[in-house]
Amino acid sequence: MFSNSDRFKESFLKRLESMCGKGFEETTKRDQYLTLGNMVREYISSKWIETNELYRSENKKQVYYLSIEFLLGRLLVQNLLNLGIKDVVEEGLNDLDIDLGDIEECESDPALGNGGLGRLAACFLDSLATLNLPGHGYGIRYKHGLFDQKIVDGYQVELPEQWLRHGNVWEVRKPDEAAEILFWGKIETSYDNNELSFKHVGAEKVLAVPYDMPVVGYHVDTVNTLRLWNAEPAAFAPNQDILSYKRDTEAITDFLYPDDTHDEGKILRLKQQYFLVSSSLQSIIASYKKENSNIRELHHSVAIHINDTHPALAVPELMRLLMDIEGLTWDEAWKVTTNTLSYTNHTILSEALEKWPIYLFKPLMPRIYMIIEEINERFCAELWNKYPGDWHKIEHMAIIAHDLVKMAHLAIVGSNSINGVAKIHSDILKHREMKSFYDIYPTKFNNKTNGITHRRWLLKANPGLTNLIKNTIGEDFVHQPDKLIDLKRHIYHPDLKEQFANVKRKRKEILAKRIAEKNGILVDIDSIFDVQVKRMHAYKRQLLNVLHIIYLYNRLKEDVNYTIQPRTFIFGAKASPTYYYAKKIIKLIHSLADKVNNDPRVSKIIKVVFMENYRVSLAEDIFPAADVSEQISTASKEASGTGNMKFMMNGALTVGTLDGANIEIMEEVGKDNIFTFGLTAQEVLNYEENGRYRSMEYYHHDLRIRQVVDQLTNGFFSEDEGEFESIKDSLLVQNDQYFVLRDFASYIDIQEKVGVAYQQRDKWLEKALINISHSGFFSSDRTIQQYADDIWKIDPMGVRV
Ligand code: DL6
Repeated sequence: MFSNSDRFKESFLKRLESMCGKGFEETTKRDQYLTLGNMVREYISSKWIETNELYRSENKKQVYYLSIEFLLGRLLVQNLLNLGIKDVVEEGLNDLDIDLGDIEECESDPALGNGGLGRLAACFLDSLATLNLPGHGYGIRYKHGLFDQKIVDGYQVELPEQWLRHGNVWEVRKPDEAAEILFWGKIETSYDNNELSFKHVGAEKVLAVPYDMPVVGYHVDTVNTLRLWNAEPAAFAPNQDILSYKRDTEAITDFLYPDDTHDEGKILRLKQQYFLVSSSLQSIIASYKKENSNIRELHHSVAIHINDTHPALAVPELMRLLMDIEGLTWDEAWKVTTNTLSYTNHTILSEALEKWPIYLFKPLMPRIYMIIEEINERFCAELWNKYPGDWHKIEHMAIIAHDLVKMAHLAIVGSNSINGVAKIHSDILKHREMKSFYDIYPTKFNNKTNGITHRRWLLKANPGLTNLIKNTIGEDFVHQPDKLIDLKRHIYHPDLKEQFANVKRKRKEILAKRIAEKNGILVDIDSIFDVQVKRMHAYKRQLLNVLHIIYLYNRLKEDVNYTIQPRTFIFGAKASPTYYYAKKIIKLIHSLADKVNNDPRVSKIIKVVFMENYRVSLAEDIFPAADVSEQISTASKEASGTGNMKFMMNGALTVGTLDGANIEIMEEVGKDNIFTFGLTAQEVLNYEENGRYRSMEYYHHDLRIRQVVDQLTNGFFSEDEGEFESIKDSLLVQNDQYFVLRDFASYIDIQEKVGVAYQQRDKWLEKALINISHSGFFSSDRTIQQYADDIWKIDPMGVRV
């Protein structure tokens, strides 16, 4: 049905009418989206079945990537591209006067993630399938995912996200493969035939029903699987309050990251984590046992990856399944478990390293808690042998301490590999945050610098730039992104520079139109599009960006002769619903936007725009239009960042600290093609250790700083003067934990250089092209190949078509 545009048209019309029961003229865009989606899913299914059969018959090692987030983005156009049928479909639709872009607008973004962690998981799935690697995702089918962000009077309001309202054409429900998950109850221990056995009695049962989604590789036959679990009521126990049981059960898969400021929310998060892990491991073992008889060899056929600490319960759950269900001894089970599991750390922020109170953990998962206690005891005994008498060290490294279960420690002890996500992050893990573990397990630690899939962030998001690159260096980079480096030979060619400038301009026009429609703000296409899009967090320092804009405003007001290259400052970010500070910064950006955009003179030179509800589909419009990429986290705090790579690939220049993958971007493009500033990670860590930083000194000694900080509370903004008091307090009273004032002067300087550099148009275009040509290193294909070779030890199957 996709062999040529006429056949496609014919099948599409037939299917449209039969599915919708209406004549073509009466069908809506949504009808057309659903019809096309179903046709594509059907087309995928034969390849999907073949892939699964191949995996069964070859019976080679496979990897399963467990993640609490998969931030997929829309799938229709990406699937068409990967299947190599986008042109045929687009042509056929055009004949019918239908625009593929309009149809795409009917697809909701599957909101199954929050930020970099989830988007990385989605890029990894795309790379696994494209490299013909047998690798599958396991996650949760949240009914509402992350919230929808609305801005009301400058404040973030969270609305329940509704991505499933019109169904999901890509998923297949597989009730026959459901798994049962047990919570609460107690464990009865008995001793039969010289063997201890454990019976879980009085448990509440929850059914985990899988919904499978195909993961289509680019121009290959491989279609891997993303299995998402939905929580449903299992059998009702007598005397159970059926309504509350149903409500509690379904709540497990209602929302991503339920509010965990109260015990109820913490229990829900723990339930989600165990639900994900138990259902996935049961499913993996069941599929292994179909082709293999010896469970003691599981690790020869299966690698299981723990993406951040959320799925760290895989350690005790795999032990439980191997011992209690499969009958292995502790030592046998431990060998299989540690040889099967690997773990990625994505942050060193202590608040993000999960620790669960025992009083919540133990009653909810009594058998799992018993196993963790045993793992902990054995681990502490090992430490005691190594460091006899050093209680302080043992207490610090224990999995259970101070009535808390430490998930990162559990993951480290139970895995054969622990990796960070950029060189500097892995070094900080090894030499500081997890040094004591590195000392005892030096060979387990390694680095895998993150990557992004150029298939979404270049080929799909920026077809204009893709075509320009193809016309310049041929198509090799499509399959081998490191071939983008060939572009470097052409960067001095005036035609290329002009064409690139045109592509960028067109994308700026598209974004400007969207801003005009959504925000009612008219922005200047010739201004620098200076963009900071990412989660809202103090360490990412959106505040530094804001203070710089206030500073510019002041200068422009004070000195009518002060001229700068016009700039449009664009922000996009969701704040976690309970993160008070982050929500205040959103309000501050809006108040600043009001002030700047309504000033008749200043607004001709600078504008401030906050784009509501930042998500993958919006990001696809933002990255291609950006000139400047703001990557200004406090050095040492951003594990890697991946937005930085997407901007670079689309020809934006980075303004960044020497943090995360920014450092590797600098190594790739050279110091002249990136704007770095601020404290180094070492300097930040030194300050943190020696406690010598005094933000007040910077406030008192730098008039520019004093002025902008005072403006937060002196009536400069139209709000009541207390509105931004807490932000000012964070900078002065709380001694500016993220060194915003310390880096302020250096940031102002570098931003001045950016403005000047942009005016040297030719040079700027060369720098942008150099960034694009070096972005191949940051392909997730490179990252995944490294995981496959060094950690999972898996080989490709299947061939490219
Ligand atoms: O590894 C993906 C992504 C990194 O690029 C970001 O630097 C890092 O912040 C993010 N980590 C998380 C985990 N929690 N926190 N904070 O989302 O992972």
